[in-house]
Amino acid sequence: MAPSTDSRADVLDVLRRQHIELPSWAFGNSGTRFKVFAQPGVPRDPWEKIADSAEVHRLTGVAPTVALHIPWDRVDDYSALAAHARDLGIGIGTINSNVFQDDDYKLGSVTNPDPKVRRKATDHLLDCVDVMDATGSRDLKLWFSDGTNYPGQDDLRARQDRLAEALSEVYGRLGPDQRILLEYKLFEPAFYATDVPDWGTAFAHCLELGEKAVVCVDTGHHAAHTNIEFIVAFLLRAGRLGAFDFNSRFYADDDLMVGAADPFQLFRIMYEVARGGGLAADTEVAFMLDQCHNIEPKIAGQIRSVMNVQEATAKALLVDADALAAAQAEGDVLAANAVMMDAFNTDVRPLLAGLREDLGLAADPMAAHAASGYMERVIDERKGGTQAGWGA
Ligand code: LRH
Ligand code: MN
Ligand code: MN
Repeated sequence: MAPSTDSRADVLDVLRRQHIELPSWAFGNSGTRFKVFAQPGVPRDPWEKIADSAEVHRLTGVAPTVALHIPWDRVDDYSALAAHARDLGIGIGTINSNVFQDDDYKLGSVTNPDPKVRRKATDHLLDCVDVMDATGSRDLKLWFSDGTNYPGQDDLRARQDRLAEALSEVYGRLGPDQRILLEYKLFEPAFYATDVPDWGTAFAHCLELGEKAVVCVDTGHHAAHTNIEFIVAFLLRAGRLGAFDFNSRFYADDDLMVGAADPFQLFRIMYEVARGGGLAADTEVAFMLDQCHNIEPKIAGQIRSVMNVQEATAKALLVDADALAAAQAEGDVLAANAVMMDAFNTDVRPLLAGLREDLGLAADPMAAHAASGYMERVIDERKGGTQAGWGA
């Protein structure tokens, strides 16, 4: 399909200002509970993770921030870390809290039956807001591994009360421009009942908290065949879609590269984002990757992921809105579906290559990365890189 000159300019405008946030943990060694395969040249500390993130931005032009995970990315001086990021041409984005890797959290963090453990967990979340103040971050991402493994293990309803209490304390600590992103996940590590298992639970808690609490949709956190684009449409309509954690799944929370398993699903999601105003210049939706690169090279894996999001976005923007609306109004099911498929089947790679050249970037960031010598340099400089955090 060929968009008109005007709409092509609009599409390019949106793509030019696209902002995809990278996760610091994507650059560290990672693996499964079976094995972590170490790679040469991986960062030894948060400073080097930021350097790798800046390299992805230098090559793609659309990844200007990196998310931190605390305490995986603990440093003494977060203002200095933010200055380091700025020096490299990027910024620090979302602060991710971690209340899942301490023995105390065996029975939960903020929903733990023991008030002392709940206090410890909530204090960590409050500390994360201090970090945000130092880095200038807007968003605090909360994901709780809390839940139970056996019927009767704990009172499901009391756990919701405890969750609401902790959330409300953290909400009260937010600055005027700061937000809570509440992330849900169907299961794992809890196998019987998770305390924030789905978007409905997250949405209900956000409504209770107030406008600065919004939902984070991690694309890997649903049951198979869940219609994620419906969730996106619903939350955007309600003004509560705060962010994405993008990744791909075949089975569970696989954390594979976004757009690798099912590019059509990513297109459908990005179409609903565009349809709901989530790509407008003043959008408040944050687009983040939440991935690990267990067997592929990490910087290249991030570049590929950013490109996958760009391609899905470009295709979503190419959907002919007028033709779609006309077909829908006429009840012409096949014509409406054809409009979607025409856009999905468009090869947008030349469009994106041209956009990069307009921005003074290499048309092919993967090739530019391979030719840059960056990996050779860091492999030489960095000995004994650390794990991303998982299984550390
Ligand atoms: C949990 C999760 C959450 C964590 C991240 C490392 O599965 O998606 O966002 O912070 O992985
Ligand atoms: Mn996530
Ligand atoms: Mn996950």
